[in-house]
Amino acid sequence: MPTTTRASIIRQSPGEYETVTLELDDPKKGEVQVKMAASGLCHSDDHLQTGDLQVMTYPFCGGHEGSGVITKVGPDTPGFEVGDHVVFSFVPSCGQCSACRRGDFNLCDKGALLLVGSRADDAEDFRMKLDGQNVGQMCGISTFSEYTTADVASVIKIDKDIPLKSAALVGCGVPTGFGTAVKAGGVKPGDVVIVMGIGGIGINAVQGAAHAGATRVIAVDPTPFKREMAQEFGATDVFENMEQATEFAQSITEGQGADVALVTVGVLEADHPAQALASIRKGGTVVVTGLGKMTELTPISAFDLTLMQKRLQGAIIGAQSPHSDIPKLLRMYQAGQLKLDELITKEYTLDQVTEAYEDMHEGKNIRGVIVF
Ligand code: CXF
Ligand code: ZN
Repeated sequence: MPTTTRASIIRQSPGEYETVTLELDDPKKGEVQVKMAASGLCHSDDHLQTGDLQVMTYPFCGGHEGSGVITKVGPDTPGFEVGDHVVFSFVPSCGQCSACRRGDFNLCDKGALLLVGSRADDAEDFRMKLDGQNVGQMCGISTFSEYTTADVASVIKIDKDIPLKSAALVGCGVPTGFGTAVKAGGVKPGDVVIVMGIGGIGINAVQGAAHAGATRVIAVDPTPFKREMAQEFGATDVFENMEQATEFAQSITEGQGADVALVTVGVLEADHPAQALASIRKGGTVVVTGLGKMTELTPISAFDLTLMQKRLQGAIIGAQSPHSDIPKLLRMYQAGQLKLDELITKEYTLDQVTEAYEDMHEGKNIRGVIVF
């Protein structure tokens, strides 16, 4: 029996989210249906509104950071039962493809159709319909919907005593930011780290860098509220722009610069990676993790890469392994070592997605969350 579900979709990019009623097919082999409890409002779903991110199927149902309770299980879903509490990882990880077999779980082949929004192995196969027309699912999950159906490669079972609202955030923002610092950026005890852009990703990069033992976590953001939040999450120094942050990093390192710079801005601009490279020392690392218009970047100096041996690294989901690192983040939360509740700055209903993104643009939120 298909389920009908209220969901927030976009009909084109640029465009605006609207709430509609969709038909949701029952889960097939290797899939589960989930009644959503909460969904984070990550900047990437707003990129669909602005047109910075284009997907391959319209209408498209947004949301890729969420938690809920399993309501139906399809065949071949060992380990999953109705009533289980789960979070989604925005990157699936099947454990069997060549990327997973070599240990690059965040680069799983099942991620190839994330922006088609179909089933992971068939670009023509969709579970959501609007008046009979296929609706793409953001990252194959679509958390802006009361109910959704997803491949178990994107689903992680969690302890029932973890609040679902806070757990939702470990589906994108937390592992992306935390992993950008500790895994992709390789922050080490004693390091001087610059975090460029304090939103849902940057704040977790701050938390990750502090956790890894950085002596200085320098947060850069033009919005005073975000600089204050960064200090609550472990930033030791805050600046409005990269020029000031770079000068400061050099002043405390005999002119060398930061060990690591993490580019976590919500809208990546062409010269951000070059600015970050200018802020680090010889042999230092820059990690770029934000999404922008996906245009060409400002040229990088070959001198920086060769003679200065600077490393420019990209990362998806902070180079974390979804099925092992997300449970670890939740264990850290349970042990009081990771802040999740404090990331949520405002709650919204499913009908308020556009309003939520207006608040985000006005710099009012670290993470807005839809509570179902
Ligand atoms: C994005 C990456 C591109 C697809 C949507 C999700 N990452 C995090 O927000
Ligand atoms: Zn995201």
